[in-house]
Amino acid sequence: MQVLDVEHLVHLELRNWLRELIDLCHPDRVHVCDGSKQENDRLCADLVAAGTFIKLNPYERLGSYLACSNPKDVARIEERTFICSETEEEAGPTNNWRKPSEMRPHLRRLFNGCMRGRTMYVIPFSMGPLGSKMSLIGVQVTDSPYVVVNMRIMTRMGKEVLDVLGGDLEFIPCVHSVGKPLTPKEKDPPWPCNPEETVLAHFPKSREIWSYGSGYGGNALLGKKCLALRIASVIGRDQGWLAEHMLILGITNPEGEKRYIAAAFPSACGKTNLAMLTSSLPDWKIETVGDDICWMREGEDGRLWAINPESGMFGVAPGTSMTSNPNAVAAMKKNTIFTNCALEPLGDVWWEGCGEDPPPLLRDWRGGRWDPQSGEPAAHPNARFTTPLAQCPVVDPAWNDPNGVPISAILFGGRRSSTVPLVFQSFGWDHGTFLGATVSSETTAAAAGVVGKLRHDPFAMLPFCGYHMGDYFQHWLDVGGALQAEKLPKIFYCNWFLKDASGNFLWPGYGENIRVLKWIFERCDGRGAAEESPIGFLPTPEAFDVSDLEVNVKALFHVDRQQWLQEAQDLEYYFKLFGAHLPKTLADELHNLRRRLS
Ligand code: OXD
Ligand code: MN
Repeated sequence: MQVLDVEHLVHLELRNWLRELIDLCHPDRVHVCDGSKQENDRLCADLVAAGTFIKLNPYERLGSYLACSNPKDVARIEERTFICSETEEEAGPTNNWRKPSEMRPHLRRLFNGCMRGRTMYVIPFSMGPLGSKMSLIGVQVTDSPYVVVNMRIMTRMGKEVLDVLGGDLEFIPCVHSVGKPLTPKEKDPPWPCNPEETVLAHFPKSREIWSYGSGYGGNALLGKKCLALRIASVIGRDQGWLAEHMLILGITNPEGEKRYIAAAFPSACGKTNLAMLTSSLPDWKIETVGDDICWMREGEDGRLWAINPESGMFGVAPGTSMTSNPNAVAAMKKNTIFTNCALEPLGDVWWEGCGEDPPPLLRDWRGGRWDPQSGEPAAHPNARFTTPLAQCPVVDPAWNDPNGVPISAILFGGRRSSTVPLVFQSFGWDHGTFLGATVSSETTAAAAGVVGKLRHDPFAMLPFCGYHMGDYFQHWLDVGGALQAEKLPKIFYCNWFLKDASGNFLWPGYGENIRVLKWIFERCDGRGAAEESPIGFLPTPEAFDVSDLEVNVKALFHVDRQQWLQEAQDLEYYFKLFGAHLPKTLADELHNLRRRLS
């Protein structure tokens, strides 16, 4: 481990910023992270000593730990997430807004002395391959060692990033505190946090992030949702590229031809599973570039090229099993941090839907003996695993390529029990943008609040867009408009979650989703027949491979005009939200949909 000292950092602006923060937060110690294994081992040992981490059985999970959070700090908190642009209009109707002149003094009050009794960790990190033209550098200051060890998995971090930053490159300042200063005699709780005062503030103009009070996931690992989506979406708008809540996968057909697909689904709707699915069709292969975030920009050849800015997965544990995602199961065998899972007596983790019956004497995520009769889950529904992407058995050879990968197709989807067929293709980029804008989905446990309620989640970016959503729609139209039509990715919409009248899923999902990807692949190749419907191109029965599968194809591809007219009605109402910022092209697309339906 190298001892890096704030006063020896060559980047003047970074040094000054850190000095100011030290003055503000009053930490007892400051540690500039080098990202080494020794540093990580020491922090993990400290976390075990503090009771935050339980070391898991090394025969089952080498180098892995379980952390259980404060029950009031278990998910992203959207009501406490703010975009602090000068005007409310810039933040738009889908964001919470605070005036910077109100938020700044509030943050100063909160952060004043907030790190007393603690160490301030300085984490230099790169979102995207080190040194790539498409990457962005951030520096996060935090008083949570749990955050440091998670950031080491989720981002490229440490000394190498400082080397790339050099003396004058720009960095995005990210400030985080759990909001629980310690007096000298006070015992630190295993999961310090301050749920009453939690606030997550983004300043799009100065490109700053401030997060206070929560140690959980996207609230605290600031490279992820805060930088790579909210702030990056603003940078992308200004520089002509796209920062998206999308997985990226490589798909290879039996002839060995390969294409890359990016796909946006709302949180906890199966992006991780799709990104690394095990194909049920022989000789079709999927490889993973990313499972959550995708940055895309025009490459030298005029196509859209994408990188995954992250280097790890922060996946939802419940429901992850050898059936749903064998590659994630293999990836998390070692060097993994589990959060809010249940603990088996022999030191392994357990969750609902892991494919094994709960063993006796299970400890639930709250730390007590789990009572199977209680009706309460043993693992929190938003329990997570943090795992290096490189450990995924099907990680794509190009996942770390600084140039990224060329995207042939873009997929949108939501969790819809009716109306939306299994898959259909847009008529073109503008109609595809319309489809992205109209994504709606039943809510999940990834965010605090009611689960299962249908909400609009345009581009799966509802909680992640750093500016006016109507302008973001326009940005999509502009990016597409600037590329040659034949180089544009084709756009599709899919829905794995259709149910029949008795509430049973119509589609088996998981490895069978390859059949949908196969049709998409073939459409990109100019093969794969389709027929026009009022909502887009549907696969013809011959073109969609359901060999050896017993499914109700008719129900899967049924377009019910009444339901769609209702959908269009609802969209008309929804689009009003964006007022004058709604691009005319999208209003026209809605009008055209209505016309085709009637
Ligand atoms: C996530 C989310 O953690 O979308 O990826 O909530
Ligand atoms: Mn996500």
